[in-house]
Amino acid sequence: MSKKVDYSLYLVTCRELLPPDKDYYESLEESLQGGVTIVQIREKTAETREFVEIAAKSKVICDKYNVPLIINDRIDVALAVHASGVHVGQTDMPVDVVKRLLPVGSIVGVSCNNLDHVKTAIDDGVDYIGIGSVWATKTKSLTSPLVGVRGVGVLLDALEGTEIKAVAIGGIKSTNILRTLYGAVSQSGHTLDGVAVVSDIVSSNDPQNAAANLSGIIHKFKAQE
Ligand code: TZP
Ligand code: MG
Repeated sequence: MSKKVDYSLYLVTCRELLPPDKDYYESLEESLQGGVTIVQIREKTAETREFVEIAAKSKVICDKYNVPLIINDRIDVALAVHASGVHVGQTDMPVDVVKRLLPVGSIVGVSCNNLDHVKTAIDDGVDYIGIGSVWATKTKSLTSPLVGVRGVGVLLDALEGTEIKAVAIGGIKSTNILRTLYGAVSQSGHTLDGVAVVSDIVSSNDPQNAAANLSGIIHKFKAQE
């Protein structure tokens, strides 16, 4: 059964990208006020204790906005803070193990950049896939070629007939989000459920405005579909 989750504007955090003097939680809350619909805590440099603290505080803020909180990689941290789910990469804990460990009804997402990844994700019964990197990005050092918008469309084809949702990630900004949404279409016309964004929101001094700008574009796109 698919869970009712709004993937349209998926914020992925990265504290290193915050502007100088911008508070982590203030930035998160402003992003939520701007229309972020789901949040993933992805803090690669945080030690476990710090990660738990960040996740717990972020959970309180997300709850205020009724927005699901997803934890990157760390099932233990997700359990510790009663997060809504976990996002794993291709070399992280396998999805069947993740599903066994998390409470029933948790959201499980996996990163995919090729058809084999998508086929496995379907077999594993994930809730959503993150497809990327679509565009060039400085936020993550990439180990695979860029997927590109047409590539996203090909992976969306593979999801036809499933209930699995899809978001695109990587280099998505207000300047290319429309190209991303219009370009990433399956042969039968299915489009992305949302876009995941790090730097365009996190590195802004006004994350509320950055998120609202992206959210406005996404909603206009969805309204004309
Ligand atoms: N996975 C693929 S690209 C990426 C992740 C986590 C980083 C995307 O960051 P940005 O700043 O939105 O390009
Ligand atoms: Mg990972």
